Amino acid sequence: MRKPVVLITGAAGEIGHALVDHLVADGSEATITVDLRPLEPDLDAKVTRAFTGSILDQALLDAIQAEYAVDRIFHLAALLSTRCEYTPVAAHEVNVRGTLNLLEFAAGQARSHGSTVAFFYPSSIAAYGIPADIEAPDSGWREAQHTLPTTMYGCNKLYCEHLGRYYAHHYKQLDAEPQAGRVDFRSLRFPGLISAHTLPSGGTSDYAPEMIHAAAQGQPYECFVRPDTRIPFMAMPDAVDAILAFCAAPRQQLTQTVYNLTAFAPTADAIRSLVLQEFPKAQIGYTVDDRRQRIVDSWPQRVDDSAARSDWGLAPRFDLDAAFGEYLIPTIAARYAAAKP
Ligand code: AKB
Repeated sequence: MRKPVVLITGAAGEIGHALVDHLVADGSEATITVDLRPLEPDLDAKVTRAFTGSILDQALLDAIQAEYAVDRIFHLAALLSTRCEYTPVAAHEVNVRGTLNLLEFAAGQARSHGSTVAFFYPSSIAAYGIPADIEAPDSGWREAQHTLPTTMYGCNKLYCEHLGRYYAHHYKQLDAEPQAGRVDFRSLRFPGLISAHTLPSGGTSDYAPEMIHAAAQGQPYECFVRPDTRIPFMAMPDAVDAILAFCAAPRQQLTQTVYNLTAFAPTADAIRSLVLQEFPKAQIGYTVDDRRQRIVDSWPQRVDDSAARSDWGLAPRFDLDAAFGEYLIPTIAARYAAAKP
């Protein structure tokens, strides 16, 4: 009899690190993970099994398929936007073929244990491609507007939103016994995420967390976007709470498959000012990277997350000031103080 479990890919990453903590604390279901990197020892000790390997390794996925009955998948493994521009084919392999592998895995699990497999997929504001000459409405862009991404990462994310919709509603629709309805695919378009515990790698929204972590360590930092650059952000605890609330919502409550979410949308200079309030000696300058600036400029300054708020009760705890005052600064300062010899 195969063991019922939750599968998290990319568990050693930014979102994964925070999500695993919640899921294992909940304890309601055994958790297995897949990541190219080993989990940190404290997380490794909490999960049922941590597989170190690639979502492109079909033999690994087959072995997991044979041993476990997976009824929930959080597919977080991905290469982020800046890194994808340097290796677009590798980005497609990991971000698209990897996601297709996991969707096939989910469909196979649903067939074998005869019940629905819940599949969470983190999309991104990178799925947008906002023309340079238009202003966002005060309420922000809706999910269906300006989805013309200008990065490989954004193309990957947008296509996988559609791939998930296909697996959920149209998979093998010409079969004698159609498979539709067996994969409950749900996706959130995350803004820039800021964690107190992990640093992102390879993202273009990374200037915010990089600035904070550098100041907390007394290191100088050169922000690679202009001071007036504005995109939506969210504190990592709110991102994890949103994933869990969204995935727990009854299907009939949802009017969409993909939802925007946001918590605050400060300029880079507003973030710098908050960091300097907490770390007055911080040395934070600007060395704009025009290429990365072009990426961020194609992303929305604001998104409309009213559908998430009305359909499944999105309610971030942290606005900008609370994110800094109640979460980021105290947690990061404690983290680096503890690390000092
Ligand atoms: C990135 O910067 O690539 C990600 C994102 C906004 O999806 N953090």
